[in-house]
Amino acid sequence: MHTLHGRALPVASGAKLARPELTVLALVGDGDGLGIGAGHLPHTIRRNPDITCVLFDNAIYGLTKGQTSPMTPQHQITRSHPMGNPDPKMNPVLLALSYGAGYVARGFAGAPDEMQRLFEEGIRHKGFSFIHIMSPCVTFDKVNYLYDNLRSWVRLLPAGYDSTNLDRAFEIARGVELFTGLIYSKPSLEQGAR
Ligand SMILES: Cc1ncc(C[n+]2csc(CCOP(=O)(O)OP(=O)(O)O)c2C)c(N)n1
Ligand SMILES: [Mg+2]
Repeated sequence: MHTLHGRALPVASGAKLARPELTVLALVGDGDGLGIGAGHLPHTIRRNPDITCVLFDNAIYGLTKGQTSPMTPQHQITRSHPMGNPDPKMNPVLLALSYGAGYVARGFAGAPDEMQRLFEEGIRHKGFSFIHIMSPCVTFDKVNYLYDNLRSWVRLLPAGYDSTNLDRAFEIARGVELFTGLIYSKPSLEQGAR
């Protein structure tokens, strides 16, 4: 279902309420989910519906031709900021963890097998799941999220990483390294709990 820009989460919540037997995913952009629709993320997380939100972050407003988004790095030159973006970017993984999401993961569009695994796990998770996908905009971003850049920036989570440890998940989310994989998953006994 294509719905209003920035309103995917309320529509997905409504779909899940009306048809609980459906598997519901909300696919959002970085401008969509973290800009115009940002207010819906914390409230959807605390209501904890059994839906999976995938945030395709290309660090730019792509469809409208290259304006600064909430994920554009500070000082980057864009069509809307020819002198450079004055504002720091957001941290979607930290945001989702802070509001209590029970499944939080990060992937990279250049690693489709890992993405598939994260989507499957997110769908299986009972309750709200949030997946941040770093995804190049090959048309309007020639400096930041290039495939080669992202490939050299991302890191797999360290061996033995315990995704049920919330404190460790916060450390990963706040660190400078761009770790991909399952960053946090609420222990199964608590799954679905608010
Ligand atoms: C209510 C509303 N406001 C503004 C727009 C114009 N608009 C369309 S796409 C977009 C930004 C898209 O950026 P993002 O969500 O990052 O998606 P991308 O195109 O980069 O994948 C905007 C502002 C719109 N379609 N509807
Ligand atoms: Mg975008």
